[in-house]
Amino acid sequence: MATAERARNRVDTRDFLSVDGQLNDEELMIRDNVRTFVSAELLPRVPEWYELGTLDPAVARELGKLGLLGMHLTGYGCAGSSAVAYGVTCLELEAGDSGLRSLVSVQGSLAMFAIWRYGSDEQKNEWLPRMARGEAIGCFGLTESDAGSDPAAMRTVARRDGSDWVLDGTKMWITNGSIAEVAIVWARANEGVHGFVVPTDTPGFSANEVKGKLSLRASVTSELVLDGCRLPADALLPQAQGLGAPLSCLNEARYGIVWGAIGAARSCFESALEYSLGREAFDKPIAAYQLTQAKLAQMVVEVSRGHLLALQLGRLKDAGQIRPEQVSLGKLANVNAALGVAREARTVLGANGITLEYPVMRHANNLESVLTYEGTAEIHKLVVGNAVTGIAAFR
Ligand code: TGC
Ligand code: FAD
Repeated sequence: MATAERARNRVDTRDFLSVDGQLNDEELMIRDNVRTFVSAELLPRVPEWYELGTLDPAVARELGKLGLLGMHLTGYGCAGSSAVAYGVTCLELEAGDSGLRSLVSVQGSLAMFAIWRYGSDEQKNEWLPRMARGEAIGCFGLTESDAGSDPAAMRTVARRDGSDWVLDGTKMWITNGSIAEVAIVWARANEGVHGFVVPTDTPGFSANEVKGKLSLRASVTSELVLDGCRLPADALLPQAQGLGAPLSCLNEARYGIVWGAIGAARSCFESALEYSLGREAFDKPIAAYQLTQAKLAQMVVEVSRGHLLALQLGRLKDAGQIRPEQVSLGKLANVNAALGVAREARTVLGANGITLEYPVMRHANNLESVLTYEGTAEIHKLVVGNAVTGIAAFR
């Protein structure tokens, strides 16, 4: 065996710090199942979806069969897995594509979590089992075109008419919006923000797909229009009071992104490593040049550090001790790290790096959305800044 090959075999390039040695048997099994499913069933299809700017909604049922939708919730057909198992799942899905992780995040951590945490027994029984199986896709409508980072500025209104509720307004940038059977819609009423469970065949509800995205193309993003959308009294999420309710759902999805971003980064690193070992320039593999090795070494540092950070947050979450500002720190750090890795990896691949034949530019483009949604990097800096200074600088 060549010296270089011997040296390389001493480390696991996929998990340099042996972080997965901290996982229990169930978490390792879930990791392996999701990894195999992504590489065998999804990765062969992702480039085409990306090129077409779509995602086959039937994937939801496949993910449901694997028990990945709402997997960290208990009851109602949900698996009740650990937060770490859910994190590992997000990592492996996003190593495929951020759009896959987005589908699972929005379904399980936003739409299902909102019903599970704030819904009535009837709402839970009606929706959660079907959503867990992927037979009903959910979306989560908080953002509006003029109220993104500041959802308190939302203009969508809910007014009472007899015992009914009537919703009017427009939500924007809503993942899964036009493929959803059910929308969780947040709207302002006289007494504050309420959440509603809106079947998407309700008269007055419509969804229009956003076209022309250059990022997160293997994901459906939509505008939701609520035009005199009349709902029965029991569409209200009874336990959700005020803006804190939707914001608490965001913690769940942001936590998944902490892990997912490292999956995208790992995929970029692996692609750059493999390419650099095979590509020759000036009579040597480009991996043999110090400038390339500096890039690869920094990528390993970022992926390993981010992986450890994710595991620590997972352990805190499983112990019921995680705080929103810790999730913000994780999302901020890991998405920034992943973007850095993706951009650097792209340079290693030269011209090939800009094509769909390799995953790197796709991940780099996706991560621009991931940096923005679920709270922009600036918002998470302000959350961490608030936590350490005690001074809120959002306004
Ligand atoms: P503020 O006055 O600070 O808070 C209002 C109430 O909410 C509580 N709260 C939270 N509760 C739980 N978890 C959190 N992370 C919370 N953050 C705040 C807070 O305690 C308060 O409760 P109470 O009882 O005192 O009323 O609110 P603010 O208006 O000053 O805003 C704070 C800020 C900027 C942090 C918040 O607005 C924010 O997080 N903005 C970012 C919005 C955002 O992330 N939107 C994401 C939309 S969903 C999405 O992007 C899905 S992408 C899906 C995919 O993966 O494809
Ligand atoms: P803005 O809030 O207008 O921000 C623009 C810039 O100003 C950013 O850099 C921001 O950080 C900065 N800024 C804003 N306020 C401050 C401040 N106080 N201090 C300093 N800088 C500030 N939303 C949903 O509700 N559901 C979804 O399913 C969903 N899916 C999405 C999918 C995709 C692909 C994308 C791109 C977005 C999605 N979103 C969704 C919306 C997303 O959450 C918002 O885009 C995000 O919250 C930012 O809002 P904005 O785009 O309006 O930007």
